[in-house]
Amino acid sequence: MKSNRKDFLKTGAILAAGASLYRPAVKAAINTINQFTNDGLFTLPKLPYAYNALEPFIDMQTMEIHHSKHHQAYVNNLNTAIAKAASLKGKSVEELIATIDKLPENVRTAIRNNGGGHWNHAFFWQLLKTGTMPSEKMTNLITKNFGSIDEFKKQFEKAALGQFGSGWAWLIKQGDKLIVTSTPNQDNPLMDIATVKGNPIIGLDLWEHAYYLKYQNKRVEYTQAFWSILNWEKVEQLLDA
Ligand code: MN3
Repeated sequence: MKSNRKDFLKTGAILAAGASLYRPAVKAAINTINQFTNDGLFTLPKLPYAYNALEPFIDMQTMEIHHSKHHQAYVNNLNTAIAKAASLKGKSVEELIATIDKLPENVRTAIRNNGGGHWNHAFFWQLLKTGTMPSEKMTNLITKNFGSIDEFKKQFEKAALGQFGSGWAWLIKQGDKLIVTSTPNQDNPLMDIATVKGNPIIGLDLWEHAYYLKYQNKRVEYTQAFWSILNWEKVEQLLDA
């Protein structure tokens, strides 16, 4: 766990430099979300793999545009919003999106969309890796909650297909329970305004920009391909976080 400790120390140093000490349960496993420049601006996290690493399930061009253009735009727009509300500077994304209803009205929608967009994408990138399988512990837990891994996948795919328009499908942890849910746009289950709240341990981007070049309108095929690139090791880390 040496690298985790190093990352933790690094995060600690960043926090000591002025960011908030707020630590939601997911913090330990996803430490790329609250990285600030010296000026206190959010930064685009680097991908932990090459743009072509998820071929053939997600093509290189989609990954490159999705990360360097779409995610960058959420980060930029989030920074623009924070610049208009001095009291919010240095807060973590989790802190911002946990209190959408209390944010200054002039930046509320921008932070909901772009704070959510930044969090969701930084989370999503960490969840992707080819060639992993659920551990015995993970399999048992999913079986306990859904009956079987196949039944869980069916419910998750149903949530993904049932989300009208753009949004995300989620597996969240609510105490001891695992729940499948979905959110519109860039909302997520950490938000105070979410209908179903919890700590995400799996998330799937359902915006067409995530899959259109390769899958066009076939969200069902993209959703099924997700099982080939889901990093079960990371899911388990999130479970324990
Ligand atoms: Mn996206």
